[in-house]
Amino acid sequence: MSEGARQREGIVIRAGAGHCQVATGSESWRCRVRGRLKQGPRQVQTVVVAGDRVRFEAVAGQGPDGREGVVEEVLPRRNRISRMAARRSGGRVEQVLMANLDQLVVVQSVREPEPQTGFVDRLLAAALRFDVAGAVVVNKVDLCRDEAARAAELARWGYYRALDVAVVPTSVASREGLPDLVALLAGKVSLLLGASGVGKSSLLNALYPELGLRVSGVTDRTGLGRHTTTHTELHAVTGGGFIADSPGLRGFDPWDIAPADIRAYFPDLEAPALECRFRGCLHRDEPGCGVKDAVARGRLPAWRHEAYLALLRDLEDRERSAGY
Ligand SMILES: Nc1nc2c(ncn2[C@@H]2O[C@H](COP(=O)(O)OP(=O)(O)OP(=O)(O)O)[C@@H](O)[C@H]2O)c(=O)[nH]1
Ligand SMILES: [Mg+2]
Ligand SMILES: [Zn+2]
Repeated sequence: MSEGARQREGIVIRAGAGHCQVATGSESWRCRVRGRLKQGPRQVQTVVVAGDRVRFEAVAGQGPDGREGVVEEVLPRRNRISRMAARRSGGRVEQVLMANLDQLVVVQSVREPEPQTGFVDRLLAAALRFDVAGAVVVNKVDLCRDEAARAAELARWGYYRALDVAVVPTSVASREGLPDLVALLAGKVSLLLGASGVGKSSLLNALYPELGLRVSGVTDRTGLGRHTTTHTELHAVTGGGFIADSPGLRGFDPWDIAPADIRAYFPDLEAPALECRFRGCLHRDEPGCGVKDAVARGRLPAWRHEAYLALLRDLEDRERSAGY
């Protein structure tokens, strides 16, 4: 039997248009994706994504980029993280960011860029929607102006611990928190998501200098970031598992969440909602709302309620404009 006829199995490290890089243990293969896999209802950008497990056949001989193969099958996904693709794709199109992950690690920086209100909340809601554990990394703590500012930041982000979300303050500059981040990633398949410039690639370089990932040279003061990383790519981590670096996100429009369902993805609203006068209460304008009452009494942070309302409004606007 020729080597080419044997099917192999591997994990997709990086996916591009029509091809991908597949790892099998210590080997790396550049694979084309069989044409028939790209037919049907699934959009091209979701056929094969980072984290997918695939069966492929080796192509005889060695190409210019090393071992080459053809993906014949994408194995069923355990889970995924998806958002609504950019409008130019037309209509409602799912963009899968990654498949088969253990946790979504949302990265924020305390400054440069400033945290975006509601961004972490919406990503954590999406993680719950897609059955993925959430974690928060608060990077650049060296940029806190003083001890008081630092304490305020840590208290603010520490809130998520009550929701069973790990919160890890870090600094690439002072190396603080890096061992905690190693522990968070060990043995798991994780995806780092966050705005451009928060330091996702810098954190990975600090943990694994041999990666030599490209980072933006000068701190960006516009707050918009430079979008230095252009592909989602998996890297092996010590203790087993993979960590995926990803391009900076401008926003995040979660895929496939009905507006009324987001209540289930804000678990801290659950207990106060028991006090709502109306069963279908959306915790917005309704009288006798237990959630608004909890905010008024200081039992639920106002920013959590606002993050919930902002996501609700966005999803409702989206439904209206799509006309369904
Ligand atoms: N002061 C300080 N600067 C940091 C820290 N981490 C990263 N930076 C700087 O922040 C800038 C952006 O870092 P990147 O690692 O490129 O950010 P990124 O999140 O990968 O950005 P994209 O790839 O565009 O999504 C660089 O200039 C880093 O040197 C930190 O902990 N403290
Ligand atoms: Mg980067
Ligand atoms: Zn209510």
